[in-house]
Amino acid sequence: MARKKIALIGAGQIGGTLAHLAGLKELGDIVLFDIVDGVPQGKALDLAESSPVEGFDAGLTGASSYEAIAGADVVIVTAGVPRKPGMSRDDLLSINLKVMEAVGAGIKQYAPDAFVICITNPLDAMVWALQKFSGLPTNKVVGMAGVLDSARFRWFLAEATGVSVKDVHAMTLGGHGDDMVPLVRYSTVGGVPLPALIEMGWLTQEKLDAIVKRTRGGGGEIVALLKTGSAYYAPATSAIAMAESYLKDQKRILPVAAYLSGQYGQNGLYVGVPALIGAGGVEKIVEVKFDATEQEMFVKSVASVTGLIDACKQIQPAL
Ligand code: TXD
Repeated sequence: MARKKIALIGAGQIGGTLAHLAGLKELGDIVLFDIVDGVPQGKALDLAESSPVEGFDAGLTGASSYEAIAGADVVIVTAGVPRKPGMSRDDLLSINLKVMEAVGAGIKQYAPDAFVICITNPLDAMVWALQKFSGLPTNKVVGMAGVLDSARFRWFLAEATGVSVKDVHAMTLGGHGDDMVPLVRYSTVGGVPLPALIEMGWLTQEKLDAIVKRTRGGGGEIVALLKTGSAYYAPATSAIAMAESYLKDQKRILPVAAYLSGQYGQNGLYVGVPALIGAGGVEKIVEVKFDATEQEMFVKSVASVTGLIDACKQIQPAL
């Protein structure tokens, strides 16, 4: 069987980590693409030189031309600029929207059959725009945020309870912003839902509230520590889990930004929901039942995403 091909658009912090993980896991041959000449080539060569020591077989190349992504099975997009001091959310939106336009055209021309995972912020709007610009089917274009937000939630819970991360599961839905929706009732430690865990005295309500708050601010916490950039190890690992589920038809149910066409009462937008990822891309969207509070949080989060999409449409009326 020929090796799969994984194209990484953006060879920055997350792009480089994605390449490293994809190599270590032997997911396929890897192409790193970036507009900054030399960086994708340099990172690809550096990683290739690590392969004899680690003992993984994967082609690693760097490129500054879209031809190099031809026939990719998976494309992961991190291209864009981060928010800098003095830059408004709309400034960032308009710059990264232009980046999505270029990336979407490249994917449309060279990798129309790929499963595309967008990571660029503001995530829920950028994945929506990327799907439009690329013209790929909506079930083949997804955004990564929920796996990361849930992983943060899981880690904080594991740390608080002293239980292995393997036995802690959590679900964080909605948009990738401060009003994301960590679902306490659907999150478990050793299979026990969090409200029952409080009754058992393993966790206090105060501690859980603090963990939910910390999860919501998880991205900002890392930015404040790093000062010069945002998180990249956990974001890259999260996107690789999504890519692996597609490439190996694992049919994992993961919280991803997926296109909604009626599910959760929403139409024509991308937002974080549990989705089954297999060889067909997003094969199913799981519609969990919300209680009144969860519904309210979800609707608020969707409103933020709609606001971002409206801003995109104002910048680019063709969308
Ligand atoms: O949960 C999530 N979705 C996220 C999102 C979690 C963490 C970070 N998140 C966002 O991912 C972050 O706000 C950024 O928008 C992306 C990528 O983060 P990263 O830390 O990798 O950013 P870098 O290091 O700045 O890398 C971006 C690269 C850089 O090398 C640029 O030269 C390149 O993108 N770039 C481009 N590549 C190709 N084509 C175009 N047009 C382009 N413009 C910039």
